[in-house]
Amino acid sequence: MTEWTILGAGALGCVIAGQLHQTGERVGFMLSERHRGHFHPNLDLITLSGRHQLIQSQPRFPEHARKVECLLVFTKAYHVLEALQELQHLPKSTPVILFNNGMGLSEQVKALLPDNPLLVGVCSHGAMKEQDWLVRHTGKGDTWLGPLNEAGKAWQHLIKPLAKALNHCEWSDDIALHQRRKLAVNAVINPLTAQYNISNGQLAEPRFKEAVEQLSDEVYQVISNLDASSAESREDFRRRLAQVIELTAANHSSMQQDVTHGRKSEIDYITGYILQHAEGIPVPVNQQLYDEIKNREMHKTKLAA
Ligand code: KPL
Repeated sequence: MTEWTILGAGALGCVIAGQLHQTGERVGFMLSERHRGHFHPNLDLITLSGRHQLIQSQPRFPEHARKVECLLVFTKAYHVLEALQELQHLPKSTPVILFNNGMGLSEQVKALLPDNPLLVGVCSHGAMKEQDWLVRHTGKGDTWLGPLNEAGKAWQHLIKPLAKALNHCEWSDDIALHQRRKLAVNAVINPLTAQYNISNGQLAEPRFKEAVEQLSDEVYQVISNLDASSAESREDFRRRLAQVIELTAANHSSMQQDVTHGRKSEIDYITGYILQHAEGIPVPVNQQLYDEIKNREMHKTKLAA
């Protein structure tokens, strides 16, 4: 049985670790240098039914990378490259699955790990970090897995244990399509909830109707322009967006959590990606939200310095 090593003990990484553990899979956490010397309690996962599930796992550090059998990367998008660079002893045969939010890292990861089987995971489970090592599973979702390079194509069998643990996991040869669809939802929910400091569900209130509509129209146009042949209709996108807002109504988006806690956000990989790929499509609402959130990040960094 493959051992799954989770890189990035954030909310979603911990929830997936807990779900895998629950179905008898072996799971470990790879910690980065900045966690060395800290105390590591067991992971306490609050399941959907409100039960506490304790997960014991020996923390691993970069020098243990040569033993990693399958690496699941849940690190924040802006830490992915740095965290992978630390794993110099990672065997070239180890599959690496990128689950990070946003887009724009694929080419750099391919250049960094040219021999490893590379895959992308797109997962819509809801997760919330209550404190370090205490994480709540807030909603069931879907998971898609697909190859990022030729070697990744041989790892389709990983969907079986993932489907058992996560309720759903399917293979897609066009995983970029699923990435784009998730990015489109994140590009509406995340910056708006961060800017107005609200839960996902509050976006359904009439006072945010106009902002949601304007932003989703801009995002829809940019995303469908990236690959017109696989684009969903505007109505389907709106329906899907409304469904995610409803299903994650009690959640605070990852960007809202990052911004309110004064952490760096993934705005560059979400809204930044939309701005970079606008190709002449007017995106004033995206630009405004991008500028405001970057401004707040810079201000926080200055205060912390
Ligand atoms: O993926 C998410 C995030 O917070 O990053 C959503 C789907 C918006 C759920 O909160």
